[in-house]
Amino acid sequence: QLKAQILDQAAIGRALTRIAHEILEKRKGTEGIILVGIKTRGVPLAKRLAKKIEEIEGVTVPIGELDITLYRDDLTKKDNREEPELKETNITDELKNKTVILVDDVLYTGRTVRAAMDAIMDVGRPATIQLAVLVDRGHRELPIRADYVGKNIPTSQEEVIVVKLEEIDQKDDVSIYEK
Ligand code: 3GP
Ligand code: 5GP
Ligand code: MG
Repeated sequence: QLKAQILDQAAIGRALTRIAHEILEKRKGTEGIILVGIKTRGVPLAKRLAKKIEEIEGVTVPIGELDITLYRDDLTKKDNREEPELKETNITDELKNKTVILVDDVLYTGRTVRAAMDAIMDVGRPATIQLAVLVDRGHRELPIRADYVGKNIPTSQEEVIVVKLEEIDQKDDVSIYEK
């Protein structure tokens, strides 16, 4: 059941533009940056950030993809708290001494990001790992935080954030629903 729209298309665009600027400011440019999208919706978000960074700096930033399957996942099996499984990865770039910026749609318990960091560490040894998310909905179960946040949305456990992106869902929208 829909409670409220949080971000429309324009707001998502503005948030990503701001994050692109924040990344460039914090990293002092694009040197060594690789954006790694966490499937599914982290991937188009990473691509959009890369596009914006390219528009601002005129530099193409490499992109990777990580597939983390959440066992504990979802709305039907709420008490299944197993770890996310790393599936196929497609990170071709050399990670050594790079700045890996993980990109995801929603940050919740932090378990997905922990698994993603594990996966990255297995592939190589980046100098830095950072995290960019479109939405931080709170309820962390691990000491993990995002470096770049589109919007903080305090939620209850009974609520769910539905993220729709044009590349996948044919529209851009972030809304909050009651389960
Ligand atoms: P994503 O793969 O694009 O990130 O986790 C599978 C999908 O279910 C995710 O899409 C996510 O957007 C959506 N989803 C909605 N609510 C939840 C939730 O509470 N937990 C998880 N793990 N996924 C959710
Ligand atoms: P975490 O591992 O931090 O608990 O959850 C993060 C992952 O689960 C993200 O990839 C995200 O897609 C998904 N997720 C968790 N909660 C939500 C939510 O409320 N809405 C959406 N869209 N995804 C969620
Ligand atoms: Mg996700």
